[in-house]
Amino acid sequence: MKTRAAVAFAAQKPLEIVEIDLDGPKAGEVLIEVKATGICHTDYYTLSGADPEGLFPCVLGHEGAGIVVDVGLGVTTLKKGDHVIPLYTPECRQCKSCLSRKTNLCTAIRATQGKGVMPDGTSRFKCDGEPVLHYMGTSTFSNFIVAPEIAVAKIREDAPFDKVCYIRCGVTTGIGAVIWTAKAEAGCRAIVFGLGGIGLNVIQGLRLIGAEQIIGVDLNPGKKAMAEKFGMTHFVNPAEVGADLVPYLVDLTGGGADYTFDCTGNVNVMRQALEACHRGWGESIIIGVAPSGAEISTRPFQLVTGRVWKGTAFGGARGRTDVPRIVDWYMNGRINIDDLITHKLPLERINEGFDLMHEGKSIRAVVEF
Ligand code: NAD
Ligand code: AHE
Ligand code: ZN
Repeated sequence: MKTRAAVAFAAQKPLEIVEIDLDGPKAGEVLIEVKATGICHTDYYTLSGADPEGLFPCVLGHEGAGIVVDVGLGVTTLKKGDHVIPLYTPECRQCKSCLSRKTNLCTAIRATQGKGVMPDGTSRFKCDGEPVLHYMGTSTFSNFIVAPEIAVAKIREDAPFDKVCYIRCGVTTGIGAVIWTAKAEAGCRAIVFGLGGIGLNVIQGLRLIGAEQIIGVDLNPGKKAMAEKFGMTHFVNPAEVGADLVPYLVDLTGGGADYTFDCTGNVNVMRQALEACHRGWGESIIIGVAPSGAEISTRPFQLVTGRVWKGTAFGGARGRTDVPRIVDWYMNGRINIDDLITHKLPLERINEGFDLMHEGKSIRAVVEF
């Protein structure tokens, strides 16, 4: 079949909207009509050429929602007409990682996913007879995609695609980092570095669990109003504080934060986030994705004196189990997604969505097919 897609033919080049070929689902796979997809900073990161797993040509996109239109042989948990969210972190419930109950990082298909192919080692997309690669196992910048059954969460049918697509990455990553990775407790003091599509959801998660103090740090003062709406209690612009940012934050939190979150992908910020933690117990959670070759550093003394460095992928959420629950939270009014979707675009204007994020003008731009 044919599908309309925004194809990344090379790094640092605008996406091109073209009709490409898509093979149907093989055994254990489903065909999905993508109805809406968000644009996450990680799509931009891979397009920039900084991602060691960034392979081209490919179809980017990992924040989609849609409907199952066909199923391959042996698929038992999904059927035509199901409303779904494709997952870049699958949940096979059988691999060592899934069975460990210690991580959400299912390893069943990670190796092929990182090479831009389906579990059988081939791509379902072609353009002019040449393979086009998948991305993160999802490629939601295509109107139709094929995905493995274990990488698809079934969701309720009354949930609007143009909102719940964002649960696939930003919403769950931010809220999950607070509740599943940090396991932050009511009354804690926290600092969130970077108030974009992820950081604002960290703030929303901190408000949910009853944090006492929620400090937001961003170079863009334009992010302050939205962050306050989501629960931020103090805003700090590092450009105004200068080199004394860490002591300033330690002072503001009365000795250091219980939890800090990096949502920038900048390794210097990651160090500041660790060092702004409280001596003896403060935990810093790395969410931001840093470019190939970047490294984090600090004095080991920071860890010897009890600070903890942790990372999180997809907020520690188990896709097939937790995504439908988070859709319920949205539908029941427990979390706010609507205000974070600042722009809606047709596929033809997807490159404008990247520009808006880059210029700091959007939180989430959502493409509707
Ligand atoms: P975004 O572009 O919407 O937001 C980034 C924010 O950081 C912006 O508001 C920007 O002004 C701010 N910022 C940049 N440099 C800063 C600095 N030095 N100090 C303070 N603030 C600064 O991006 P996003 O979609 O929110 O993604 C944030 C990061 O999280 C990216 O690195 C992305 O790749 C990563 N991410 C990780 C996961 C995961 O599972 N770990 C999931 C999604 C996104
Ligand atoms: N290929 C990248 C991986 C970047 C990365 O860490 N991705 C996160 C999700 S970001 C979503 O916006 C993730 O889930 N990581 C776990 C995994 O298995 O990739 C790189 O930098 O190498
Ligand atoms: Zn993402």
